[in-house]
Formats: sequence, structure tokens, C-alpha cells
Amino acid sequence: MTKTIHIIDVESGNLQSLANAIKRIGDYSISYIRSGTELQQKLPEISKLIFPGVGNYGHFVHEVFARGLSEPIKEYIASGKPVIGICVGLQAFFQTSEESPEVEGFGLIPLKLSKFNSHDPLFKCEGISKSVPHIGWNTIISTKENTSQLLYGMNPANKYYFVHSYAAIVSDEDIKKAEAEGWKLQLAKYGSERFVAAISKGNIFATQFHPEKSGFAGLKVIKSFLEDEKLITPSASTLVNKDPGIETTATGLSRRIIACLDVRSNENGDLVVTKGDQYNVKEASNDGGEEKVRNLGKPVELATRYFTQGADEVTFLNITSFRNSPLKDLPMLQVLKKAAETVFVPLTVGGGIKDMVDPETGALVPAVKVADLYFRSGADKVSIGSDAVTIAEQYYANGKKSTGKSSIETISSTFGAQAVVISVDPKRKYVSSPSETVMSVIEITDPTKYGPNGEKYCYYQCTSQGGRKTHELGALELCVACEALGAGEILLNSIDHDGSNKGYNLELLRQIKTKTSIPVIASSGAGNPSHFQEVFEMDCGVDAALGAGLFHRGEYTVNDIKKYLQDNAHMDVRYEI
Ligand code: 1PR
Repeated sequence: MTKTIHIIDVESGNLQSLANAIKRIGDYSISYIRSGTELQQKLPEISKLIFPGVGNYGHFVHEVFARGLSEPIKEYIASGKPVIGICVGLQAFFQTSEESPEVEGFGLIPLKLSKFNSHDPLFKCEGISKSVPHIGWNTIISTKENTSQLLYGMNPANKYYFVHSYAAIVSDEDIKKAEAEGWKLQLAKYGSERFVAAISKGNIFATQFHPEKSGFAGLKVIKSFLEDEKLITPSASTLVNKDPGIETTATGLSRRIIACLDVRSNENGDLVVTKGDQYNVKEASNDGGEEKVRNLGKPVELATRYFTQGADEVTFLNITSFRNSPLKDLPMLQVLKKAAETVFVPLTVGGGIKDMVDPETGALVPAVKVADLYFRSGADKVSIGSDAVTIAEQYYANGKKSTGKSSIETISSTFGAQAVVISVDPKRKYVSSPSETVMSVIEITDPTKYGPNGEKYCYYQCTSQGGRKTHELGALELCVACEALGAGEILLNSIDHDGSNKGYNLELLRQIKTKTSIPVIASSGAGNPSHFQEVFEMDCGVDAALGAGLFHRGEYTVNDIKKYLQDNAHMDVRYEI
């Protein structure tokens, strides 16, 4: 018989993926609860309550209280029936958070929430700070008291997906105190900071990580909650000890491999995955006729393939977003909805995230609403390209003052910085001397790489509209402005390297990574596994590496790359056990 699972929905981020994960596990239907009155009425019939949240703690908790949900949630918890809080849902069980000290949560858990320290002493690399938010796949550590059984199936041999800037960072004293009060803790480490990854007591369970985005390992956690399997005795084969030869990264996070799908419609109007060389996605026709869009497959099929191959994230970029479509027909909405049914790792969508005028109705639609539609369809992050350039130009023109109204700011303040990626499309520009430009230049030390006229300096000039328009703005200046305005991650492409298979643009990556503190994803140029090794071994430490063409052409699977990194470079990558 179909069982109904109730999810609290305060319009905070991607609930579609959670619903999909639950439906994937068994014969369940989902009922969303959006107000206190509704929850109060349904209390007797609810057998499992899920309390998910993303974004800003203050905004989330404020919504919960404003909708009158706090008292009926407390009543539900007091009844002894099972509840799980996820991410900011977990945080709302605490008293307060440093993120919004004036806003009080439920006060159930006797610990404090504070921000990760980006100047972590563990980071030896000069000038490099620890990226905050903490985004990626991390291992959980059981405290001494509960190592023999797996709490809700959480296995220290697996990795789970985290994305947050604030956490319950705990000392030995804090752990002792919480355990003395009956809380069972699962911890994780970000750099030198140890924090609560999951916590449980009686009928309360909460995870800081996103089980619905943690691949099959995460699905097991949700299944254990749904099936009341609180403590599971592990079989020997599911407790694989980490090979001592494998590195522990300074962050504790495993190396992230992202598969990227550039999507556009072809001559027949079908959405296809394509891939350009230096952003040119057309291929000459054999009969001398019109050039055709290179068609490498169907978006959902490829995304599912890369998920099963072990991709840590999947990114979709609508590369013809400058062609306005009616809001209800935004081309990627259907792709995301479908992909979120089969892909249980984070999904990013980019292309056309900006304030827009709906060509059908003439109505102005703010970027935050466009982003919301994508989040509701299954996206975890949106990536902003062209609009980021306009925003950064205005930021500098205004004397580095923010307006609070840009897409970056509004999406970041509503859904959290972790949901805002900026996609940068830079092109190398040579200059003879630093005085030729106000942009920060890079000195070229290798004479074989000087410019065509012997130029010894270069900077990376921003483009928009998929490389069609060039701007008097450097990639570094763009990234610095966007970070200041609330972007949470940088997807750093390089038009010079795109589709070249010659490896990533290391000089560009180094310039950006050393001057920003949010995570940087290396993109453009990956042609074989050694390129991933090379970019991860760079002294400045990129956070993730993205590949497109080499996966689409079937030259390598994602797991081929991971196996190579593990076996040849002893790098920590995620495998499901
Ligand atoms: O400007 O906010 O509407 O977003 C448009 C998005 O589409 C931007 O993220 C922009 O990077 C992307 N885009 C626009 N035109 C193209 C094109 O190729 N003609 N693709 C394009 C960008 C770059 C990467 C690519 C890597 C790896 N593609 O996504 O996947 O370079 O490729 P490789 O591993 O094969 O070398 P907006």
C-alpha cells in the first residue's frame, strides 16, 4: 500500500529531488505542508515528517515561524513520531546561529552554529584560504560511543554531499556534553574544524549533509529513516577501511569530478547536448550546405549515464539562452525535471538566469523567480554568466557599492550563496606592459608563450553571450566583484582551452584561485585523466574539475578518471560501496 510522507515546504530550495529520492526508494507518495494550520490538521495522520531547508538560517527560520509551523512541529516532535531535519532543517533545531543571531530556532540541540574559518591554519599554501561555503563530498566519523552500529545506515566508508557555510563546530567538551544528554553524533572535518554531520536522539534525526544528493549512499540513509532502521549492524564488506596510501586533502573533501552538458536546440528544434571548440558548436556539412549543430546525445540520457559512472555533480548549460523563451517554456525546465528523477547528485543549471521579460505575457520576471522555477524543477544551483558581467561592470561603475537588486544578490540572499555559481567565459588578451590596462595582469615567464608581438603580459578578458561580446573587464575583477556580492562558487571556463584537449588553463586558474576564497571549478581543455591530476596537483588547489567533450565522445568514463586519480596519484575520490 502506498504510504504518504509529509514534507514541510517553506519554499526553500529544491524539494523535487527529495521527493524523487523518496519515490525511488519505495511505494511512497508525497504531501507538502506549507502552513501551521495544515500541519495541525494533519498531525494525527502523519507517520514520518521531513523538515528540509537550504539557504539562509534567518530567512528559513523566520518563514517557519511566520507560517505558524513552529508550535505544531514541536507538538509533532513531542508525540514521539519520527522527524528528520535536513541541512538548514537540522540547523533550525538549534537555539541560534551566528548567521542570524537575532533569530531563535527550536532550541532542541545544546550546541552552537558558527561560520567556518576561511583562514584555517591547516592550509599551508601561501595566500590560499579555505573555501567557504563547505561544498562537496565528505566522510563522516563516528564518535567512540557508536562505532559498532551504523546510525540510520550512515557508513564511514562512504561519502556524503555537504553544502553550507555554518555548522555546529564542536570541541571535545561539546561532544561530551551532547552525548551526556543522550544525543548520538556523527562528525565530519572541514580542514581543522570538526563539526556535526548528523545527530539523533529518540525520534529526532537530522543531517547537515543532503542525503537526497549523496548518490546511493544517501538513498540508504533516507531508506533507513523511512523504514525505522535506526541502528544497522554493518556487514564486513560494507565497512571498507580507507587505503592508508590515499591522501587526505587539506579540506577533508574528496576531489570532485563534474560532467558538463552544453545544451541547445538543433535544426529540428530538439534539445541536444553539443560541444564546441573554442565555443563554436557547428560542424561543416559534407555537402557544402548549412553547418549543423554538433549533436552528441540527449541531455537526460547522458546525465543519467554520468551519474551511474560516478559523476559527483552534473551541470547543464543552456548555451542559447540569449534567445528569449516564454517563462513556462524555459527549455531546461523539462530537462531538469526528468534528470532529477534519475540523478541523485547535485544539479546545476545555467543559461538565461537574469531578470527577463516574458515574451508571451510582457511581464517582468525577476531573476530570483527564474531561479526559483529551476530549483523547483530539481536544480540545486544556478549558474549566472552574461548577467554576472553586467552586474560586475555596474558594481565598479558605482564605486564598488552593491544595490541589493542584482540577480546574484537576490538569489544569494533568498537561497544562499551556495546556490549561486558564476560562470566565467574569459579569453586571453596580451599586453606589452601592465600600464596598458587597469586590469590585473599575469606576467608570462615562459618565452615560448609570449604573445604574437612578443608581449610578456596578459589578462583574461570577460565575454558574454557565449563569447560573442567582449568586455573591458578582467576575469579576476569579475570574480572578485561577484564574490563580494554573494556568489558562492566560480565555474571558470577558458575560451582559449575549450574543446582543445590540451589540459586546463593553469595560469588563469592560479590567478583566480589565489585571489578569491569561494570554491573554483576548473573547466575547459580536459582531454585525458592526467589533465585532472595536473589541475588537482596545482599548488593553489582547485576544488573541482569539470569535463565535457572527453565524456561525450566516449573516450573516458567518469570512473576511468577517478580510478586513474586514485591509482596513479593516490588522490581521494568518491566511490560508492
Ligand atoms: O550567459 O548566463 O546566459 O549563460 C550561458 C552559459 O552557456 C554560460 O555558462 C556559458 O559558459 C555557456 N556557453 C555559451 N555559449 C557556449 C558555447 O560553447 N558556444 N558553453 C557556452 C560554454 C564551456 C563549458 C565546457 C567546458 C569544457 N561551455 O561548459 O563544457 O569548456 O569543455 P571541454 O572539457 O570539452 O574542453 P548566460
